[in-house]
Amino acid sequence: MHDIGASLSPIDGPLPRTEEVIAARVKALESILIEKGVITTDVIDRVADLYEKQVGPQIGAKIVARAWTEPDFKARLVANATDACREMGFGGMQGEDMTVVENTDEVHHVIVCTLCSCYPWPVLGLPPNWYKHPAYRSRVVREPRVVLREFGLEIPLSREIRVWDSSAELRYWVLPQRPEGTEGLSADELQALVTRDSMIGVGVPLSPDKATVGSTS
Ligand SMILES: [Co+2]
Repeated sequence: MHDIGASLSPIDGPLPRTEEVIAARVKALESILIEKGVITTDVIDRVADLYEKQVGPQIGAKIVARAWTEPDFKARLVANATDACREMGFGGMQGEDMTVVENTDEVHHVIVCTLCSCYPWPVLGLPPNWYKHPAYRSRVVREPRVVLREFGLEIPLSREIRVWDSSAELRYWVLPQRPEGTEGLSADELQALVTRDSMIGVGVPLSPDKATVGSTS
């Protein structure tokens, strides 16, 4: 009799896997691909560099800060996020079709992918682990107010919460509200207030007194 469990290596532990286990698997896979000549270390280094330094929530933050300071740009962003981002030179894989939903005093938006982990990579980078977790994916739809509270975000009962289900065809992200007391700030200073979580809808931007310049997540 073939026992599936016995054929699994010790690193195939129960879910959720620890970061050490995941890192070990990635390293093993990387070695095999290099050994077989499928990829080179150079390619891996370039991809890692791309997602660590060039693609990340700082891109989305830059776009949000521009939308806060340029009403015409904001209108274009909300009308067609893919085109507005391309205008700034941002787009590509996992961001071919993006829609930006704008938070207001009346409605708070939050994004999810109920099926897997669809996410707008070119503007937000790679999704956080919790975004891929089944608990977030199911609960944020059923009880968004409770889930947001667990993230430390209390949405007034008077404000509607809308949950947007991203897919491979269409990826949503959030244009958060510009914080109070930021009238005098430049776009660069505003960018530092925009967190990744605020563009997912599970957080809000930093307030100017709490921000450290250069921090975007
Ligand atoms: Co998905």
